[in-house]
Amino acid sequence: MTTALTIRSVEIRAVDAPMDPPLRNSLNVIDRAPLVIAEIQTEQGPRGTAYAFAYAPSALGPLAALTRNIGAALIGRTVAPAALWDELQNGHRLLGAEGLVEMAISVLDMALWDALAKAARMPLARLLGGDLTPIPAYGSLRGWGAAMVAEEAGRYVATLGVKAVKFKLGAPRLADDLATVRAVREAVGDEVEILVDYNQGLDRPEALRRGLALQAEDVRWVEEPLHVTDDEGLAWLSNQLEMPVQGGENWWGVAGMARSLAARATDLCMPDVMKMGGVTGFLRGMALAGANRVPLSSHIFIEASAHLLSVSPNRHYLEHLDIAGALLKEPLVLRGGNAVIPDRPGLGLEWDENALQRHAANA
Ligand code: SMN
Ligand code: MG
Repeated sequence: MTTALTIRSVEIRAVDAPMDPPLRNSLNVIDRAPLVIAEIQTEQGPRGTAYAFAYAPSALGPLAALTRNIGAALIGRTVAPAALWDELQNGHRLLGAEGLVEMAISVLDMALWDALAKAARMPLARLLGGDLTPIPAYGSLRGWGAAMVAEEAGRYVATLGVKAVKFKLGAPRLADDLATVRAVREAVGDEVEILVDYNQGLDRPEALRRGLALQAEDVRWVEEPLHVTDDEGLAWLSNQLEMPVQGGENWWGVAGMARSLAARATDLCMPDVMKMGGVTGFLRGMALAGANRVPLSSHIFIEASAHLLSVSPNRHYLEHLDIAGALLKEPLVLRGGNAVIPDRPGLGLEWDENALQRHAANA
């Protein structure tokens, strides 16, 4: 088929489902999953869809409105996501293509790629030149504290076969963080990798103190120990520790990622497809990670990330944390600890209309 696709309509819906179970970390509890869903109908038939995670219910309305307004400007245009991406990024240069703007561009970009892959009747991974080899995943736990996290870790390994688990740390006392790590080790045995996440909760001296203690427990990465903007501190910390420093979920766009990599702020990276600028932005970031030889994992958005990691030159792990699964007819499946890329056209997202209606939000 040589015909280009033309955008007929862009529909934006908002849903506010419970986050079940809630996600806890050192700073807050996320108990809602406010999502913006974009649906792009083409004149030729294929219909692309994707979702963004607004994080806070207070941001759901503004993100939906922004996505709707940016999307309206695409009507009548050709589905050419990389070309439209440059145009949208440049078009928001003065406002700043970060925050809600980048999130809106990302969800539209993902829906455009979905439409393109559907028109080609291929899973996105295949359209990008990859295959459907399952992607190694780690279980990203939701709980907090030794007892809860150890139970969840044991269950994840037993039911989904993951070879690594990640959980949140940042108790007031280091001893409690160590107790959590030891309880998880007890629950999962010696063969499963342990990864930990501070969600930017430490200062430099405390990050070094905890980092040294954690590496003695064979923790395989420490994620976001310091504030995301403290590239200098992160580079210093990574020099002090043998244990790799992980980060990237809060980088805004390819430029944000490029700055942190240039500062050597991280040993491993895990950009977020919604904060990077969708499929187009993530692909560009992936090339940066490859050239810098920084192993690349993903952050949430398991469906799009599985396709993208299939073409990463230095893929590490897919983070398995399923946020939209309860709204999908066929949530992404893990088999033997690997994410199965669905052999369906596009991203493979099919919304469960009943679930969407049940959780519809007025936005
Ligand atoms: C995280 C951040 C935001 C939403 C979900 C999870 C966390 C992670 O930092 O690494 O998964
Ligand atoms: Mg994290």
